[in-house]
Amino acid sequence: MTNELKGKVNYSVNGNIAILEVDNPPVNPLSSGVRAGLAEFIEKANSDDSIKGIILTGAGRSFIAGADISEFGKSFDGPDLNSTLRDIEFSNKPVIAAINGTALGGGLETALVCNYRMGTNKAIVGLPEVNLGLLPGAGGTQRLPRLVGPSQALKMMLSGAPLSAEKALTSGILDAISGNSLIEDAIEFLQDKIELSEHPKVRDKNEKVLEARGSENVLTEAKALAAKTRRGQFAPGQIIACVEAAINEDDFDAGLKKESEYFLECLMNPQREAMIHIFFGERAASKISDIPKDTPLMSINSAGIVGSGTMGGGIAMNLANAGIPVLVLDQDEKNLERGMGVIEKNYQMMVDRGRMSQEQKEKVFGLITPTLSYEDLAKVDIVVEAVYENLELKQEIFKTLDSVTNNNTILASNTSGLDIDALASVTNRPGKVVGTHFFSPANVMRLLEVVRGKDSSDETMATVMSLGKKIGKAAVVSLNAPGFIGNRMLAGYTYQANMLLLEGALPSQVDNALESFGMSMGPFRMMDLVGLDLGWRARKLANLETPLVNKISAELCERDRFGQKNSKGFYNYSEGSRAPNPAPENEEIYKEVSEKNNIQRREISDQEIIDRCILGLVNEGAKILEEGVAQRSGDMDIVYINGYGFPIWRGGPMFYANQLGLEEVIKKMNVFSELDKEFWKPAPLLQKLADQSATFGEAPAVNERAELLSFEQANMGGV
Ligand code: 3H9
Repeated sequence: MTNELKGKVNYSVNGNIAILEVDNPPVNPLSSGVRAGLAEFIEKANSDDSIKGIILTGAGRSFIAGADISEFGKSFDGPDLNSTLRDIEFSNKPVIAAINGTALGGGLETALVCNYRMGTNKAIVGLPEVNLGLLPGAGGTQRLPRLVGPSQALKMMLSGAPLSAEKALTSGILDAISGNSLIEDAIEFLQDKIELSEHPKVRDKNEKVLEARGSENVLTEAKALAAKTRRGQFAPGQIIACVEAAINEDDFDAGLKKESEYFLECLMNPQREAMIHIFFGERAASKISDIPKDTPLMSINSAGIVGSGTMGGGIAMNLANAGIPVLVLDQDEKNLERGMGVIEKNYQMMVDRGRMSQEQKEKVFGLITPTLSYEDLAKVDIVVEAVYENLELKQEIFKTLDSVTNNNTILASNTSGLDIDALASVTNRPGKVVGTHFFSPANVMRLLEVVRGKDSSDETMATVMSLGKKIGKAAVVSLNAPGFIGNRMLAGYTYQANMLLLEGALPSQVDNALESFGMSMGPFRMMDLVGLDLGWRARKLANLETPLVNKISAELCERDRFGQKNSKGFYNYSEGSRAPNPAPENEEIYKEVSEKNNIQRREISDQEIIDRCILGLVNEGAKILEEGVAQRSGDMDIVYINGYGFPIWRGGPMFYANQLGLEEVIKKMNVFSELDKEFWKPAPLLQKLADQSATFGEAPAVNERAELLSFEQANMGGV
């Protein structure tokens, strides 16, 4: 093997058993050196007469995390995966996969070419390729249906969700779970089988696929599932086509051939590149460029939440789900009781939907303890304050928390836009103060903006980022600046949506155009959901004039149309339903307001809607990047995909702009600047990168903190 190959396989012998251990830290992907090592050592074990059986296992915490994702779209060294797996499948000695941890994607596919599979109780198996815009291309679409049946296999491949060892055993993926030492148990297992004249191969198990032949049910159900959960994505249809081949092809290798063809189509599809950008982008976002990797982390073994409303409850669930005991504090007993009731109801819903057992529910719910007293928070490692957005109130709470908790306790505020430094300033521990902007519902949405105040210490930041990962969030760092990352970008997007409405588009046209682009919810449906009256009331209270952009929503409010909360806004809603129905009565209002403001309404194309709204995001994103509010452009993609319903298969707004070409972005903006010079002035960074035919990924790093807009100066626009 040459040195350039990545990863290796260790070979050892225990009696008459050869042990092949994949060694490619940290998670053992099937990189070039691993494939080469597997091919070499399978051959070695097969040609050694003293060897009677082979164990395949992984070093460290992973079995094999799949193909090496960084190789996709590039030329690669070493043997290809399918030929390596063929060597294993046709080994003349029995092979057992001893699954010591995660066996994902190509990792599970490797296990499926072995004759037997044994896992520890920590083993996790799954085929998550769909999350990368791919399909299991190393036989998974043909072998998994043969083991677990096409229906379950499709569910696994379309969701990408892994199974625990226990579930893998009951569904037939594992033959056994090891009670103590995996390798010893695997040896014992193999010794029992050595004398058999033949060893099972998954490719020969046709019963389950034949059962499904002739009925369309399984495929129809899968198509419905894909349409519901993976709108706009290319890979799911390809996965279903592969399983169709598994069901209908008499020859296993013909099915494999189809799988390879469909895999290649996924590989060449731009969605694959976008989704892999997100995979690596999420991991990059978890790192803070100017904080050393080895910064010591505080252990977070207990937490407190102040506020038992929707946000507080959701955050408490996140922490408890990760095994962290949480105290939920509210000063109002009734609120607290109601909040705990909502948490329990949410968990019960998960039990009812089969996402959690009753026993698991009792365990996690048991980790959440209500309290009325601040004194109870004295010893927790972190407190997340989650009361409503009012700076004075939050400052009062921070003062109290500062006095009752250990000096070491991290004090976090769940805020969508308040000044973290203003909160830190009322405490004696500004280094321990940080913003944690969760998105609603916090127990569901993956995004977490971690807001870095001017004094937030390295230790605090690193600890909160690591906690974010532990509770399953996509955590992104934002400097403490108005709107942080997400809401600041959103302001440009909703601004354009509102202007399009004034210029002649209807809410349904704008929403439909953006939803067909892939956004999970159009801006007017979103504004109806949030409530049109928030900005309107705030302006009234402060005696402020309504800016042009908000004139239509203000007029709707004047006519008592506040959105979903009173069943009428941009759309009409029937009692108890969130489904938007057209509101033709509004059309006169739109015309009147446009006319009153001397705006000539005109036909607007769907393409213009998409370009103006999405490029509105991109230009603001470029400013955010230039100011250093976001560390890298990929972070903004992570924010938009996980918090704002941007389609993952487009890779986020900044990646989308890169794909479009920044010169093209500027060209489009120049056309729009005839409508609004100020808004469409390209951010200097965008202009500079476009001039160099570069991408946002090539933007120079911001080494110094920029002079940021103050919270007082900011006008975030919005509804
Ligand atoms: C596939 O298998 C296709 C085949 O069907 C067909 C082929 C023909 N490759 O996530 P972490 C890196 S597609 C390369 O922070 P964790 C990751 O970037 C693959 N690198 O750890 C990170 O690097 P860095 C299907 C990989 O403990 C480091 O490892 N498989 C790969 O939180 C640690 O990762 C998947 O989709 C990889 N496959 O979670 C599984 N995996 O430190 C993808 C990870 O420089 N992997 N890295 O930032 C995962 O889901 C998680 O990594 C795992 C561990 C659950 C395994």
